[in-house]
Amino acid sequence: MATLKQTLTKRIPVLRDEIKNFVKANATKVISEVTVAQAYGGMRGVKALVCDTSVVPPDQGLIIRGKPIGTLKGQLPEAVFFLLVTGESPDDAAIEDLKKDLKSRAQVPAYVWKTLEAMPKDSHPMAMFSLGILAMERESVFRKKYDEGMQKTDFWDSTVEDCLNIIAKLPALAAGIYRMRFNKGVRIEPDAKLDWAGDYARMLGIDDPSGEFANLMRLYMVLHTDHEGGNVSAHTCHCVGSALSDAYYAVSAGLNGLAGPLHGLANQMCLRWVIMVKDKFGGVPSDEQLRQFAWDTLNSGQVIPGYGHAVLRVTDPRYAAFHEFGARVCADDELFQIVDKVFNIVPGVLKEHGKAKDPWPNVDAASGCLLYHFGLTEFEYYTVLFGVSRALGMCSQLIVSRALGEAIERPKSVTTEWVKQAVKG
Ligand code: NMX
Ligand code: MLT
Repeated sequence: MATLKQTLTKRIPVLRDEIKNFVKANATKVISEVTVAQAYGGMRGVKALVCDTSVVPPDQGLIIRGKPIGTLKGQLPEAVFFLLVTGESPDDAAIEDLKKDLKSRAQVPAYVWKTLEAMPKDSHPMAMFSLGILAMERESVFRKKYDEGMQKTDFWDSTVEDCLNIIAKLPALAAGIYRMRFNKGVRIEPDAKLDWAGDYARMLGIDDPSGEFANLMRLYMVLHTDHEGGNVSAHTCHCVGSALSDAYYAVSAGLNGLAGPLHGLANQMCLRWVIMVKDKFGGVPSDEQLRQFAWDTLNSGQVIPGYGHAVLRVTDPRYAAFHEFGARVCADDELFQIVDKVFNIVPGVLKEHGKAKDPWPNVDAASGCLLYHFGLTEFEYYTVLFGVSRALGMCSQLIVSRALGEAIERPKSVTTEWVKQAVKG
């Protein structure tokens, strides 16, 4: 067995040398160009970031360290985190070691609860979650060691410490926020015997006699971990981290980006849309009713949440994994049936509408109806679940970035006047 840190200790010097030499040998080679449309259009497709944890080919979807996400869906999030950070699949002993390590760090400091309790009762759970992590910044090992004069080559080690401390606390923090925000009673303490996601499911306090809710949480926590480096949450975390702000600052910042309706909040918006359909038609609508409802949404200037993607051009394999889970555990649930029907109708509507480059469902289109099925009905909370999982990816990217000693991000911005002149020239 090699533990997470032992694996990194071996790999990092090799990786550092490899990248250093590669960049030196190829420094002036061009890998991307920028058009005017891209400069004004969210830099879509500009290849100016490097991220080795995962990649999203438009015609395949998420691949983590060479493994398509569909092949990882039976794994524990702890194992996927190990894979993301190191590029190696852990053996059983290494997973057990990581699970034990995370458990030893799982207690959320009391001052965090006091901070969250001081927030207005109607605060969004994402604001509470992000603030909860930020409040713990005083615990940062990286910042302490940096202040003491740590060497650049040692940055990764204290970043691993910070990331493990954050990740370990997320289930208790996020579950505590759920119970506090939605008046579910006292907090449920972590159980050292359970796996990370299974314990999160238990601490939420959802009744789970079949154990399928815990299975859903394990799947949920695997599917949302990472989606290469350019999505808003990962890129924000990377950008903030590149200033050597510690992981508490960087992960909290990334989550603030995830809280936007075009990004992670779409899972909340999506279930709201599906419930609107159910309420309006008193159950599963006919194809024609649903088609009209989709058109009404588009004609009122809104997007259809859960559909479209900046990179993907096929059905998101993460959607497919959720759909497969739903077909197994709740095929007769009306909300699942509506989600299923939306998949049959909406891509055609979006194609006819002619704007969205990708008319297919993304990860957010099916997750909500499964959570709802198990009684997690407060959909304002759904993005927190996404965030707990995405923290694994953000932390992995941050550790790799520190290991490689990456530079502070500072792309050049130009004025519209400059662009006009450049186009003329
Ligand atoms: N419904 C209606 N219009 C859409 C949709 C949609 N689902 N998707 C894209 N469009 C529009 C988009 O608003 C844009 O319109 P305009 O030219 O008027 O600005 C046009 O189609 C071209 O957009 P694209 O280039 O296809 O998409 P872009 O890369 O800009 O944005 C999303 C990607 C994901 C932000 C966009 O597809 C969207 O808003 N989807 C709905 C929200 C959603 O599901 N977000 C979750 C993404 C996944 N995640 O978890 O983060
Ligand atoms: C994600 O998982 O981050 C989303 O699918 C958005 C993206 O990749 O741009």
